[in-house]
Amino acid sequence: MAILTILTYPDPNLHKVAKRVINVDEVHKKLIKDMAETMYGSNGIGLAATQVNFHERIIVIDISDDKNDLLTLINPEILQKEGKQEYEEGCLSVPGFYEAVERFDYIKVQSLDNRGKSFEIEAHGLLSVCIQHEMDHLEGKVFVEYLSPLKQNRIKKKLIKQRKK
Ligand code: QAP
Ligand code: CO
Repeated sequence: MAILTILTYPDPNLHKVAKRVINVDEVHKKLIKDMAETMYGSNGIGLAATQVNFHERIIVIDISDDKNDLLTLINPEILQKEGKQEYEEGCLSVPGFYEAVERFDYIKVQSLDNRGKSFEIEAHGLLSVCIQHEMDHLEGKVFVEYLSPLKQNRIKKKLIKQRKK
């Protein structure tokens, strides 16, 4: 297993649109293991392949307290969505910044699992927010893009300044 490098906003690679996985092969299985290790190693609850500069539609999530309930989503699609909720979001690609974002409360998602088998999952609350946040990454979207241009610029400048240190 290996810890992968996580891209930091405003890296242009974070804006690439990920391609669908055609066939879940050994390369994807290794990537999923490395993504999980990378997420756990940096105390994250979700990580999209885009964030490790791999542009295929793969997400790992674990919102459990014991960090022993890994959810892998490949080619996820939202089938149903209802209601609204606001949640204070963070992102491993935007370290140190947390801001409220409005999302759907309930979603029903169709996806492939880490073996390429199709399944459906329903989510509310944090899990729902996390899936929507990670699916945005696959579309090249980072949560700060929901904020005002002023806030986006402040975050951008601070992160660029931090990186130079
Ligand atoms: C997305 O984010 C998410 O700034 C996953 O210093 C976040 O795992 C969905 C993290 C909140 C729903 C709610 C962020 C770790 C982790 C940081 C993460 C940091 C260390 C963020
Ligand atoms: Co993120």
